[in-house]
Amino acid sequence: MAQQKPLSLIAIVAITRTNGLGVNGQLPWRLSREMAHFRKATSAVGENEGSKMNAVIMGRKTWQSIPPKFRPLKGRVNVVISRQSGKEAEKELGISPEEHSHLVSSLDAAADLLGSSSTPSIYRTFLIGGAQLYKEAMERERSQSWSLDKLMITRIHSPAFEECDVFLPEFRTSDQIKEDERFAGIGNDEPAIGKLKPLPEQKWSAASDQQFDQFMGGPVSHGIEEEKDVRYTFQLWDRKE
Ligand code: FOL
Repeated sequence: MAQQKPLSLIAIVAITRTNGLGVNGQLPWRLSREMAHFRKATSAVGENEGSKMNAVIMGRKTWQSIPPKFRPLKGRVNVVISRQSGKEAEKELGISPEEHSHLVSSLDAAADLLGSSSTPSIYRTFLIGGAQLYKEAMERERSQSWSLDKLMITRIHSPAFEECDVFLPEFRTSDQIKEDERFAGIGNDEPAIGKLKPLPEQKWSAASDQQFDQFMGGPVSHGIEEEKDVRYTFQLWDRKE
């Protein structure tokens, strides 16, 4: 089939001040309003988009971390990436195209699948983890087949969740890190900042509150949320140039 326009990916992730995102194959927290933001962001389709659906791409370990009663994530086309694909692996993982879940062996194959007619017409595509796939997508140059264009970040200001054992690669410059810390009311001399490896040049820029609302199709909280003594902020970042 003829090459179509590159698939635009949006990574969505909740991360600590030091970019921690998971521990022991699970999320380090259980935050119901934060999860509601995830569900809404990944499910919502623009008005006038007819019968389009969104897609979520995830790695095999992330698929297995979702409680069985919630997977496949409903109302979204689920695409799972594993080096072991095929009918056997599908069966083992409980993946079936009839339920809008698909097993493929790479990000490129996921992009091909979503650009083909074997799935409903797709509005937005979210990369939902885990750490290995976020890293691969962030490090890859734009290609014919797909590009990572937005980061929908939930920044968890406190507590530190120091037990995290997997991380998102740093995507901010030192000024951008300082701005996040200032927003959260954290001093620049606090230890977490010293552990980070800021980018020498801006690769991502923070969207304005208005741009974020527009992207979500309605107002988003732009302040500091608090849930079970966890403080966090919703953000949207755009890839520069
Ligand atoms: N991004 C953000 N912002 N927060 C997250 O928790 C998150 N989690 C993942 C990827 N990106 C994220 C991966 N982990 C479910 C469970 C784990 C998971 C992703 C989704 C899940 O069960 N979701 C259901 C809602 C469940 C509920 O309401 O409690 C869904 O329908 O989306």
